[in-house]
Amino acid sequence: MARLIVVSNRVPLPDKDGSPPPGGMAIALNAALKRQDGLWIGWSGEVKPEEKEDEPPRLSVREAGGITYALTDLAQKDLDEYYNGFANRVLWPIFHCRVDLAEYARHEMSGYYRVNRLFADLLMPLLQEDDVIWVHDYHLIPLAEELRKRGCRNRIGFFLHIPWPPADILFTVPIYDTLLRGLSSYDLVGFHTDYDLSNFAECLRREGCGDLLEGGYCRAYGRVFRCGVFPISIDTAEFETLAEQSASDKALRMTYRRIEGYDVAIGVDRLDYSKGIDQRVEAFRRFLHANAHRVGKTLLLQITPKSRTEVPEYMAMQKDIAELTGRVNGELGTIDWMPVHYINQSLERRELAGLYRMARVGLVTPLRDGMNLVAKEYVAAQHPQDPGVLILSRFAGAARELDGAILVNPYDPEAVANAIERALVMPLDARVERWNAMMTRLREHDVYRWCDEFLSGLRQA
Ligand code: GDG
Repeated sequence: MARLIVVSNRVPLPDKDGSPPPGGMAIALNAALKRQDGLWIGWSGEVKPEEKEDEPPRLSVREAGGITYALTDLAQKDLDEYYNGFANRVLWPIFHCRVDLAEYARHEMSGYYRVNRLFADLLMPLLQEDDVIWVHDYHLIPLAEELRKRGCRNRIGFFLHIPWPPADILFTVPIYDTLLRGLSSYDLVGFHTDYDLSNFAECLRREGCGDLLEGGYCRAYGRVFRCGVFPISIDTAEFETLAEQSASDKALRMTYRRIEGYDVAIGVDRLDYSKGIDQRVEAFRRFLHANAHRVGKTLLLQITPKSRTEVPEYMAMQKDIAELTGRVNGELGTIDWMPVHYINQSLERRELAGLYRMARVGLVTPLRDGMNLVAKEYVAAQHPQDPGVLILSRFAGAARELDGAILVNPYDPEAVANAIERALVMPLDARVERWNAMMTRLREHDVYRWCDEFLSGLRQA
């Protein structure tokens, strides 16, 4: 059987005991790499010491949990330009339609291409003739083109974990055409939703360089390749079990006894402007103003681990959200009740599962999101006989699948406030019916299916 070579910016290494790190994608790809020989290559997470910056890049190969990892350190300059720079200050905001936040610098764009060339140089000598390569996410769009330039004829697939923007938004990236051309070097390009795929096709058409063909193919820049929709998911069965165990874990219950007895609305998001956290807090404030009988009885539990702390927009946001929650608590809180519990740290996965299950409302209101796995985790964690209600932004990829959610416009705080009240008064039979519809979908379409469908698409490409 052909080997599978996974390439991603960060590599989720297994724990000391060899079990895969939490996170659906890591679990699914680990499972795929165990079924079929292969390796996972990417950045080690370590910065290359200054005195070694001029040394040629090297891969350190290690085995863990039955999988081979090939990792490279990156120099601080590379990280600043490729990761913190072009990837997270140009591609991330623009692909999430935040053109106003994009900070374009030509040297960072060169850094982005330099690191992609470096990945290609490191990967080439490792490749065998029939290896299948699966590249992940916006950090590595040019990788296939770089590999092809070096003579690579292997099958190469690409999956984009974030949305693909509409044409007029993409065209604000000064080198958008090289990104489009870069994607045409793959054999399969996968997106979360049909909207992303049609935005991509529209970009090709408007640029006059390609179009979709019949049967899931695309022609661009003189090359024919496959394009498809592969909505990522979670390990549904594992998450159900985790939530069930957490609910009956006495020690865990003790840790959240202070919020038991309240009607809890939960939000779980990396600290990121795409997640609409401040709009959500504002919507919750309006909900309390509009529903005086909920004051003192309802609370918003917002769990927001820090992320990308070296990117200026993220530092500013951390301060803004802390200030906003402080203001709302000052305005509405009492000695014995605080409306917003804001936790700026990462919790353990089993804690998260237990909290999802005790929350009557899952508030997932990103301004834009490729998929949003929290929405799926919230659903999988619910008690089948007494499930909570998911309130979901129409701008999350998950909204294309989870039709049992109350769909909202996250930019409209009053609509979100009304949805919270609607969720809290929803009768049991309606909640069960909505939950069943979503669970049926999640049980059939879990992360293993996502992985299998992408890989079989790539083999057929
Ligand atoms: C990108 C795309 C797409 C969060 N806080 C804690 C914690 N988490 C876990 C959640 C969930 C994951 O992080 C977040 O996944 P999302 O999908 O919601 O969002 P991104 O990180 O932005 O992911 C997104 C995804 O890629 C996959 O393709 O869905 O659209 O933006 O699993 O549970 N986990 C733990 N503690 C926390 O405090 N343990």
